[in-house]
Amino acid sequence: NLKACLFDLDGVIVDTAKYHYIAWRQIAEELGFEFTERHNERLKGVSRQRSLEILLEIGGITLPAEEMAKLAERKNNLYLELIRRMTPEEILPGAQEFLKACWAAGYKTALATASRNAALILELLQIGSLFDVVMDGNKVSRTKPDPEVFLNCARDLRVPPAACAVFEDAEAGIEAAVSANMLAIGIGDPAILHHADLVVPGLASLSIEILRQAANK
Ligand code: B16
Ligand code: MG
Repeated sequence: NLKACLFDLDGVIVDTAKYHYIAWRQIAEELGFEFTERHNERLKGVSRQRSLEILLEIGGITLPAEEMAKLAERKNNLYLELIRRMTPEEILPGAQEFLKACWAAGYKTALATASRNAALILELLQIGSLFDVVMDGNKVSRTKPDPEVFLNCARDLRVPPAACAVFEDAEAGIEAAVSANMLAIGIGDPAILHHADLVVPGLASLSIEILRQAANK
């Protein structure tokens, strides 16, 4: 019996991946190597620190911890500069409508993201009031595929994990939802998200009716 819907941010509610990509590409360029869109796929859903580790691995570079901390901060400043101008028009198709449908159906809602910039993004998109709980990278110690972020949402919403549905675009996020014993709805490519209970191209293709059917299977 479904009681709550937990939403990933980047790739589900908004495409911030393109801004992360521009910022990381700039860092790579300054370090003297090329960082492609294909490489960027590996950073989706992964924390900032882990993203930097992967980036340096791609460039074949090792750096002391303090240099890495400086680079992570510099990347974030570049990223913040890029997202500053974001508007509600950048909300992905169907996302706002589906969130409102969840409220109308009596489901609780949560944002479950690795991003430490989630509060700012919600403010820019003007959708903060559509979430009962915001669980972001500042409140979670283990990143996806660890289920911590989703289990924390269930705890704060006071619902059992088995009564939660998760909406995720990243493979690691689907793995996390499955290990949290939640219904896993993949947003994107079924070939990548093959552990999901259902995969749709975007929230615009979903309705409460389809969600209920998936939950009752
Ligand atoms: P920040 P999600 C993730 O968001 C992004 O997909 C990932 O690319 C990024 O590194 C991570 O947030 C951390 O973001 O640097 O803003 O803390 O998909 O978990 O909503
Ligand atoms: Mg994501």
